Amino acid sequence: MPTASRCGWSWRGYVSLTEHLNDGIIKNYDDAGCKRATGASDRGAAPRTFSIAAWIGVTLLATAVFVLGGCAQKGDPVSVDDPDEPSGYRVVAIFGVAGYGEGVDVVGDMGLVATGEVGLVILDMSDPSAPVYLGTAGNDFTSLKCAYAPGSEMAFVTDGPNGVLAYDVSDPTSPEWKTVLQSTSGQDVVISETDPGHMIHIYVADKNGGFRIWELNLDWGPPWFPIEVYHGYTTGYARGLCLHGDYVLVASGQSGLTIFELTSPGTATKLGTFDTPGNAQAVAAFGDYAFVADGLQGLQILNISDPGDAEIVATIETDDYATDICYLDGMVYVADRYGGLRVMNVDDPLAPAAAGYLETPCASGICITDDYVYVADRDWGLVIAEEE
Ligand SMILES: [Ca+2]
Repeated sequence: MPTASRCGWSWRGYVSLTEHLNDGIIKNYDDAGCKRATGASDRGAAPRTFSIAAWIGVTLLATAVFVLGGCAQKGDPVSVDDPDEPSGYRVVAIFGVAGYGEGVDVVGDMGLVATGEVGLVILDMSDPSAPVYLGTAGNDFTSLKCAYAPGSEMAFVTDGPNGVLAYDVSDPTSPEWKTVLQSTSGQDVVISETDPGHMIHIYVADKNGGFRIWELNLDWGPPWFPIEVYHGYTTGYARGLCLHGDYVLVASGQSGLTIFELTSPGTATKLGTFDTPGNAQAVAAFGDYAFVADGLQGLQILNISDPGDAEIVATIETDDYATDICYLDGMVYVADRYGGLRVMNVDDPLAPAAAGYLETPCASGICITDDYVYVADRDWGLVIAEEE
């Protein structure tokens, strides 16, 4: 079962890990009130040593995001909804993380949160109302998205210019670095356990590096040597991706949706690129339809029944900037930055309808399970919510 998670960029002061351990769950309440987390200025410095490269990366990141207008400029939830209308979703728990909540993946009891400059935080999610901190897997640059491979007990996390880092998390309290999939700028990662415990294929959205597939044979190591088996460029920045049957859909920034066909394990052919009005950040799919988180242009729904000739069939606005997306059972769940969580009913993909929301300060990544919605929020960390 492929897993995926998606997120974006940010810059903010660090939370000390000690504070995090002592005060990991900063809120745990039953209503959907939007109490703010402790302000960044109240937080101490992270007690870990950063490489010079990491500091250069952080400085560049801070500069870039302040220029572009990141969450540091503005933190209060945006709402254009009628306050008398119930949002339909309520917070079950919030887990504050060191760094920023950028991306999330939850599979069974395993919870992974990509936290920007601090790396990958590992949580025990066996009780979603009370997540338990297990460990942190460090990085050098910026972790935006993450994915768990349950059959191999491996975690993968993007790390900017490093590409994608691979950790053995069979002991989640002590994640063990195994290898790195070197690429240009790891943005999103999706895993396919071709033979769990033995062979994993890793699909990477690599910004200006396009779309890449790696093959990791766990029987060949240690040391492991991941092999890049496919590399296809996209016109725009590859920001997010999803596997959909024999196809890989890549959200390609300003150029829209790029569709690749998997011709055999690890090999692909580019079928075409189909522009969307906005800046495609992430994509999910079901049946004949692709659901694109299209930045300021909200949710774009494309008919991909002819994947060589996809076309937009419906659009629905979001409050802010659609940056990550998941599909489950006729609903799509969008991380909408200042717009928080936005839920749309897409049972009829030609007539999508708003179906609920939850205000969070800066929703960046999203993951859905049967019972809970997990939102990686740059301000709050990990938000666990459920339908009311
Ligand atoms: Ca576009």
